[in-house]
Amino acid sequence: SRSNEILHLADHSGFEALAQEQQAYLDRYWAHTDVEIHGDLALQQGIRFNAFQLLQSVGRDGVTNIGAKGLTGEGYEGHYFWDTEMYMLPFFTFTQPEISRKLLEFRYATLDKARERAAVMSQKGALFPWRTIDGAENSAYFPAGTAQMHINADIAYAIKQYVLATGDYDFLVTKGAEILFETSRFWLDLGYFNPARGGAFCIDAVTGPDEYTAIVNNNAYTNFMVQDQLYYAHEMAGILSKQYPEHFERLKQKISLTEHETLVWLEAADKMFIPFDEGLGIYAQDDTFLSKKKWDFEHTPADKYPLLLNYHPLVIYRHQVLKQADLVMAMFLLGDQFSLADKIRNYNYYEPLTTHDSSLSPCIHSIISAEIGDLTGAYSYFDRTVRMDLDDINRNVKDGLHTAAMAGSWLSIVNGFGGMRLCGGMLSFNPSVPAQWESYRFKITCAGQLLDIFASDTEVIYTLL
Ligand code: IFM
Repeated sequence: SRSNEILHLADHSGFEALAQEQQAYLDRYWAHTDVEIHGDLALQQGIRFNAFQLLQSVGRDGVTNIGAKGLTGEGYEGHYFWDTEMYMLPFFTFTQPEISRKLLEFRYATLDKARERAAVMSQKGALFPWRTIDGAENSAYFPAGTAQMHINADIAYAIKQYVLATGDYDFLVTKGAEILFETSRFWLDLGYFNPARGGAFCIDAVTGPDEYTAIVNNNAYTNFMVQDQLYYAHEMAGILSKQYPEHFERLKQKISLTEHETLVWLEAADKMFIPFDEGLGIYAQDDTFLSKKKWDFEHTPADKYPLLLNYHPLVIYRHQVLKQADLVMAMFLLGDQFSLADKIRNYNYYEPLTTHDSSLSPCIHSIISAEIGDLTGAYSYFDRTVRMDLDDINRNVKDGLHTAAMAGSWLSIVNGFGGMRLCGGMLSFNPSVPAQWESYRFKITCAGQLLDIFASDTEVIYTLL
């Protein structure tokens, strides 16, 4: 019947009117989204192609989401992953915030299934599926699937960023808080105050973003992100109780939330265990990563990549080798918790061990390279991401587009070269221009204000549109 309605509408409006409507929609889209790269036509084409494909791919009704391959191929069977919250959602939050709200509403629409999933895993609260299309867990290989429980904290992080960028407390109060509280409840049940670590809060048997290391204790990325989530959940419980007391009371009743629980969130965040190696002066990716043998890159021929297609996972898991950014990703997302010296030391350790066999990885390395002042590295990682599908760089575009990498190329410009961060509610920029470009320009929507940012070698211009 929906098809009939649409046919009727098309018949009634006629081609001209529909074409105009479409034009107006896209004009508005580009007015909020366009990125200009002056001095490199191929990269300019790449970033515009990516922004267009992201719009083509994204669900906008609160019950559909955005697939790892968009709607363009059968790779990953149309499934949604953390790719949405960590890659696509920031692109939409800062360009088309109403689409971000719909993506987050999808998680709310599937919260009951996440509650069921936590119960299947013998835990309290809610655990969102690693890969899904309707809210049920569809992972086949649990070490690199269900074990990636960081997805709960990724969703919490996305809610926090969305609310900071938009001030949309209506979403937080009516939907976001319930997700936040139920997933925080999950963490408290999964982790524990470990006497063997002086009572620090530990999270065992999980997999971090790096899928070449599986089922470990205290993955640093996960613990950092959970810590951030628990502080936020505790803070939001306080804000809701003061500013939205009726909603808060209703929610407390609905999910049987006690004040004691919210206090334990704070205690767990304060006592979160983060593995650190004093000798190397770096964060350990997890409890055992640094004691493993390093992968022999020198004797690994180019045709053996991606490693996962050429070696048994157990061989890979025994080595210090990364598929994709892990601790480096945390240094981007929670940048204000790391000094510049920390970032340089950690990046220098993990970068040579990273294969980038996942298309989600180079853009994050591009961002951190730009931040630590390595513009050559930042440019080369960006170059590898922005035309990934146009040039079929990973030789698998027949399976569909790489939508996370597409959004990642936008992140590389805005958060990387543009240096944009939104920490503690404060929007900041730190632009730099790679030697290959004359200048660049991008648009950001924050707190309902449209900003235009232009950067060249000699000037940076911020315009409030
Ligand atoms: O979610 C990603 C994961 O991080 C790496 N493998 C592919 C997945 C889907 O894009």
